[in-house]
Amino acid sequence: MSPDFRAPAASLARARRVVVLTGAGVSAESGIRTFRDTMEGLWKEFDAQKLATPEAFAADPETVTRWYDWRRLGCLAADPNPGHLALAQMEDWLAASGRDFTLLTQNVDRLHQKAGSRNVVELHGSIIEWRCTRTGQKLIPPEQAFDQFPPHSPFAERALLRPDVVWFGEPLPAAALAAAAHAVDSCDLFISVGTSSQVYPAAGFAELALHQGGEVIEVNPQQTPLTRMATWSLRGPSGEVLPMLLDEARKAHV
Ligand code: BV8
Repeated sequence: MSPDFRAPAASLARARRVVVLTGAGVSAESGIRTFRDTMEGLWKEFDAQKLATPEAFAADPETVTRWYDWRRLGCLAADPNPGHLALAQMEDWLAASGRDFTLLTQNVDRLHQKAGSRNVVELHGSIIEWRCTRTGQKLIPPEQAFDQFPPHSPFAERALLRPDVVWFGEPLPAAALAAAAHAVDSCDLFISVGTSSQVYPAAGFAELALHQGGEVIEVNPQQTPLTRMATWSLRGPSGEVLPMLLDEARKAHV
């Protein structure tokens, strides 16, 4: 049974300030495996949550950088799907009537930017950029595999390059956190898309939105810890649900 879009679409039609949070699920229909599903094939004996840590990088920089370079090339080869495109169109549609839109993403694949989204806050960094372990200087590597692992930094002697992502146990970038807090504090609608709502602090934003009086729409084929709190939970893939939600909101917005 397809979800009933009328009430959530009416909320989007009247919202003045919209915040969207995306997780790996929004990129699933672009062929990018979600964080937990990444561990297949040659990576099946590894645990993503253990590899995505500074401790793993310190202990085995070759394995960690091979895993990230393999994922980076997959992200570069991927195209935005209708869910990414609907979010870019939603931003344009809201802007055309003077309304605010902020896209908070936990994803590191830059597919939102490829789809045309402009106000994107990368909460967990980006796999497309890498940085020097000694100076912090960043670069975008060429679109082919590194020729040595771990890759050496061009910015300093005896330094390596690491992906510019936020690992477990690392703080989120201060500017991203501040932008997220500002947007969530004042939003009247928060749309959580394709996230298992288990990784903090991102998983806490929906509840903050509810506490300050905002409404929350969840888009996910599965239930999550957010489902029972959400104002509406639309059970389906984001590539189908988001275009339909936006279409219904356009009809309702007079
Ligand atoms: C922090 C980038 C504090 C890397 C990621 C001990 C020490 C310190 C912190 C902690 C600690 N113990 C716990 C914590 C907090 C920790 C945390 O939350 N842990 C969890 C496991 C409990 N958080 C942190 O460590 C954060 N930092 O707290 O720092 C601090 C402060 C000061 C000083 C020092 C420290 C940092 C967290 C960021 C980690 N990096 N990614 C990389 O990508 O490799 S998180 C990574 O996993 C993803 O970004 C994502 O956010 C998360 C989950 O991944 P997935 O499961 O794949 O994705 P998702 O959750 O989005 O689930 C997929 C969903 O999609 C599912 O619900 C599925 O149903 C749905 N879906 C599937 N198909 C579709 C779909 N939906 C829609 N359409 C579809 N077609």
